[in-house]
Amino acid sequence: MAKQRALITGITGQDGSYLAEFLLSHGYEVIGMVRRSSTVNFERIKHIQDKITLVTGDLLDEVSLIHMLRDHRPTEVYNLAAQSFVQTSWPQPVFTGETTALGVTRMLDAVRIVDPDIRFYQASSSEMFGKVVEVPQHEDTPFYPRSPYGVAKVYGHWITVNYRESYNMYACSGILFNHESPRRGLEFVTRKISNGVARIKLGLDEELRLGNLDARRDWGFAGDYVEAMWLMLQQDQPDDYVVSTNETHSVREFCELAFGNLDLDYRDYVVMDERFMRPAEVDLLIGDSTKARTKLGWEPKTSFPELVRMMGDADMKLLKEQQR
Ligand code: NAP
Ligand code: F7E
Repeated sequence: MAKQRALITGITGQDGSYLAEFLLSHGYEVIGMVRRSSTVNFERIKHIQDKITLVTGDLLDEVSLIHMLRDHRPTEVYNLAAQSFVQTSWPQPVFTGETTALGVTRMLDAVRIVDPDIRFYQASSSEMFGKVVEVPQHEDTPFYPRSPYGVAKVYGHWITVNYRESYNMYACSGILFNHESPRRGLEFVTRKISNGVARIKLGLDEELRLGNLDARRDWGFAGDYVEAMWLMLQQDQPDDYVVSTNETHSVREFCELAFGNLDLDYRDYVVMDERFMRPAEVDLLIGDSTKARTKLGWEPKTSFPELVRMMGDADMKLLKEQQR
């Protein structure tokens, strides 16, 4: 059988790096799309850089996507690139829409033009459920997005479904709940906490400023979730799947565990700061991933306490190395 060739947009991001590792371990040839920037940001993929091919392209430029597909002829495309930080989507709603919403159409259309047999994965999000109308949330739960990011992801989801139905393309939307790791960006709350706790323990900071501690999320480990992306593209028929742990925890619980792991009490260090509150909040997310578990045979392997421990240990190690 010919070697499978996958193209990953967003390969420099958290999920892109784990997916690239996963696909390499399954014998794939991996092409990663990177956008031009004045300084390189290959931190998350530097350990596999000699095993992958990086090509320049941008979700804002459809011509670049068409050329990339023509030149490299992947059998699968994983569209992970996005403006993915919810908080930034309020001050930058148009950019978020261009990238996170219309970017999906550009990628789908490039696939349709170059080779409609390419299998396509779209990185959809539990943020689409927003102000939830049902608990827990599954594939048929109606969407009620609460941010320009959430609205853009709803567009990305439906344009994926539409290209599947209009052009008979193998296009899947993976509705993934929050997934974290030591590679998570420092602005997201879990990494902000794991990094903040380690800094406090090492005497580098005296406090950690956070927003809404009562928000609840269904948090899993990114390394577990990329397997579900791949499984979605290995089925007989394309479909949409929720991927989640089916557990929910508050930001406060995350703090309790992360500080507790280092024998600290979060109440002595966490300071509420209005700057990190959102104009419209998503209060509660909890998934029901029964469909992914039964049809794909997928299940998460990392528990919530294991995830908090893994992130805390990694940040402590990183900071100690930087201090040497
Ligand atoms: P991330 O770490 O923020 O990575 C985003 C990636 O997109 C980066 O590689 C970034 O490149 C790239 N990118 C942004 N704008 C681009 C553009 N115009 N053209 C080309 N590339 C562009 O995000 P992540 O956490 O890995 O998430 C991956 C995807 O899953 C995103 O679509 C996100 O919205 C979605 N998602 C994430 C979660 C989660 O909990 N992590 C849950 C559900 C859905 P640079 O490195 O150059 O900035
Ligand atoms: O916020 C609260 C905040 O920024 C989680 C993205 O990957 O997952 C992610 O979006 C919660 C929110 O992630 C701070 O108000 C409190 O309720 O870590 P976050 P997110 O917004 O859930 C979804 C599924 C995606 O698709 C996105 O791409 O934590 N919170 N205090 C805070 N959040 C941040 N960032 N910073 C704080 O200080």
